[in-house]
Amino acid sequence: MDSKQYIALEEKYGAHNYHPLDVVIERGEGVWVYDVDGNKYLDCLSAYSALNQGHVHPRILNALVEQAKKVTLTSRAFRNEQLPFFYKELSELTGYEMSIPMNSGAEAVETAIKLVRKWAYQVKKVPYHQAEIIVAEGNFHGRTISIISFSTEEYYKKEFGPFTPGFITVPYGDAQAIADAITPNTAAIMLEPIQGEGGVLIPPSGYLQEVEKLCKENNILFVADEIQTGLGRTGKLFAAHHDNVRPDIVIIGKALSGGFYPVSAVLADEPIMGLFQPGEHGSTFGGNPLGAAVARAALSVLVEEDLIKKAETLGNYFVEKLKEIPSKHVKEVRGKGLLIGVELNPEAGGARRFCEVLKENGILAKETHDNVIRFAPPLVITQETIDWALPIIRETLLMN
Ligand code: IF1
Repeated sequence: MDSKQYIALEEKYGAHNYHPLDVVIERGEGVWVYDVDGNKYLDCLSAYSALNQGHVHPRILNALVEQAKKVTLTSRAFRNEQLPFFYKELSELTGYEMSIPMNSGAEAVETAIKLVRKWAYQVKKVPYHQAEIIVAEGNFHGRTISIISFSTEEYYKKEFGPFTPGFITVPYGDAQAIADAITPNTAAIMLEPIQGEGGVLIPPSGYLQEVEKLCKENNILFVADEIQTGLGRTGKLFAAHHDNVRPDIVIIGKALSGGFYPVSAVLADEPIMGLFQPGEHGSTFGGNPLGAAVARAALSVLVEEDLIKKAETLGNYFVEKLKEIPSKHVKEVRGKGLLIGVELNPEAGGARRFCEVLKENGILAKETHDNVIRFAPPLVITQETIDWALPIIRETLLMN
């Protein structure tokens, strides 16, 4: 079978909720993927930063296989011998006292929302069912009904109402707008430290610190969605660390499992995380021993291979070299670590056509928001590989 036949099958039997590039991947290793027609590509998307450790990392694979042979799922009706170490190692790495394990990113965001509301009623004494959470325009936190309720992207929500109330939207990067939106019922401010889907938007420097200050002054929780930006992607463990802020609640997912398996978590200290009581929240698969074993290996790879530092140095290098490309199409190159966006001018005809050409030349990248090409390779990439990619990217950006 060639890729055309795979694509035909998929289009016939699968929901059409995506518009993928037509490359049918069969195998991955490190930063490389191979398609069913025998072509090799550099993965510059990393499954939206879920593959920080690279494809099929041998140590994570080994953890998965070995744990799968022992026990995969116990449910939380019983305890398992992996979860305690997952909790402990995650706490030691991140500096948060406690965590709660989930599966998808959206589930962890929902979990954080529940935790924030619980805190509002128990601790801040907001009247029941009046808690407000301030969120940013252009946010992306997932696809559940409650989460799309506060999306500002028409297309994500238009035909999916009615929506969950309790969310107030303010412009991203504007601390004064947050100050103006605060009421006695404000429970939290939830933000991405860099908006990934929004187009790799980096807020003005000082913004996150001002948000933190507003939260402290007004007895409000600061929630950072680090699902995409966290775990080394931007050259720090968390993107919030660039601004020396410590959010009250941090949400992680994606690279927490090195791309093997959905594992997400919400982190907080005991006075907040300790509020959940038995029966108030849970998930059949959340905290299962297979996921816990995989996540433990994924975290140890981040640390032992010094991937956070690599993201910083190679990211700086990559951005500098991209900036040197004299393309009339490029409006701005921006990024932190290996989360890089190349924004094209509106006249460039959209980022998609550039991604199609990159694909033909062995590089997989994805457009976001029509005019931004995102480059976010696995953090295990080397400078030699970046140097291999640069002329191809250069040629592509220099086309008409
Ligand atoms: C898709 C985007 C990226 C996220 C942040 C929560 C979630 C995500 C900051 C939800 C997920 C993904 C989902 C994926 C595409 C992708 C994406 F373009 F849509 F926005 F990365 F930029 N918070 N982002 O980025 O996590 O439930 O998916 O595990 O296909 O929808 P999830």
